[in-house]
Amino acid sequence: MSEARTASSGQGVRCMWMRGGTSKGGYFLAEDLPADRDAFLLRALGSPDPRQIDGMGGADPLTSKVAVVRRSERSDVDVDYLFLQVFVDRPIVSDGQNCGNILAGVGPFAIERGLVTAADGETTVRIFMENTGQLAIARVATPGGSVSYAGEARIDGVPGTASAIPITFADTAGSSCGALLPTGRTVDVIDGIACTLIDNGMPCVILEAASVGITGTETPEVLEGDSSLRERLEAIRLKAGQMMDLGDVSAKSVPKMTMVSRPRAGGAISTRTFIPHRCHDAIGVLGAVSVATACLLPDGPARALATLGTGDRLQVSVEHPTGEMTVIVSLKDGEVREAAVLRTARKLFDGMIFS
Ligand code: NQM
Repeated sequence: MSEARTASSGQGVRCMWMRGGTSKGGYFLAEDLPADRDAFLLRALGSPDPRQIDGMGGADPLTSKVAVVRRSERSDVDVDYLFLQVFVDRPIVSDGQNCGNILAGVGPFAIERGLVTAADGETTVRIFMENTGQLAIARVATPGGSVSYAGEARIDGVPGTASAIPITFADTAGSSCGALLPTGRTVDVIDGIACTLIDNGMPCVILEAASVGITGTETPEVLEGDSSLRERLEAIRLKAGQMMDLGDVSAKSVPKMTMVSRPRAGGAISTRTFIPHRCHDAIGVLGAVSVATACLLPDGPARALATLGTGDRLQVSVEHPTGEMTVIVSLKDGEVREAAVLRTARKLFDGMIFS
């Protein structure tokens, strides 16, 4: 702790900057962070400031993220991962949501920092997600016993290719709300709009795009520029937050607001998601798991618009503004038991960060 305190006051704090999926942020060992963690992170990222000019943040919620990783003391778990969202233009550091994109960098980071011993070939990293108390299992390419970031896997929203990091989630239902359907219903009507309030790893409000006057094909910029849409969505979100047992969500980044429409590119469903005040260029990982799960409910706006295959192992392609994310869902007795996604990550920088 004393070393960390000194570091905070001038010598720097050890940190790795990584792209995880379609997000980017700082990865820290818990023991390296100073006691005044949140104040330090706000300074390090440059918040609050819409441009984050005095810090490492990229002026976007997707690039203003932090992973705190420690060796786990839990049985059958390698590392514990706490996700922190550093708000861009407000002085808030929140552990109120998880992040499946930043999660993609946790396995490589844990290996690089020596928390997990790499096998020759592939290394499985079992990650306890502290925000929601659930487990993710990531497979990292480790030829010759060290992490390989280069590879042939392509994910939409990221240029080029990289090494594949398949991630599996089990039992994510009710991660933050206590139940998959916190109101006990598949459909609730809020401000006259039919919504599915669902949490399969990420609390989401799912509504038909047409019900709020959009087609669902608009760009994120167009949607963000529509102030009456934003106000309408926020009014619904504040009510949904209470109904989802999340309390007052005015200063929280959940629930997310996903507007669904018919698929246009051969997928299962098309989406536009506010996270919750900026419109995502793609969709979050656990957000996509929750949307895919909503497509499989007996009814609701997602189910009504989705094109689905059959069987107990379904590939649900969730279309978004920059492509699609495939969620592989394993069903048991009609319910989602396990979900898997493919992500990639890249080490960008390893060094000391100053605040
Ligand atoms: O839903 C953005 C992201 C995310 C979260 C957000 C995420 C997830 O794209 O698991 O990955 O919804 O805030 O990184």
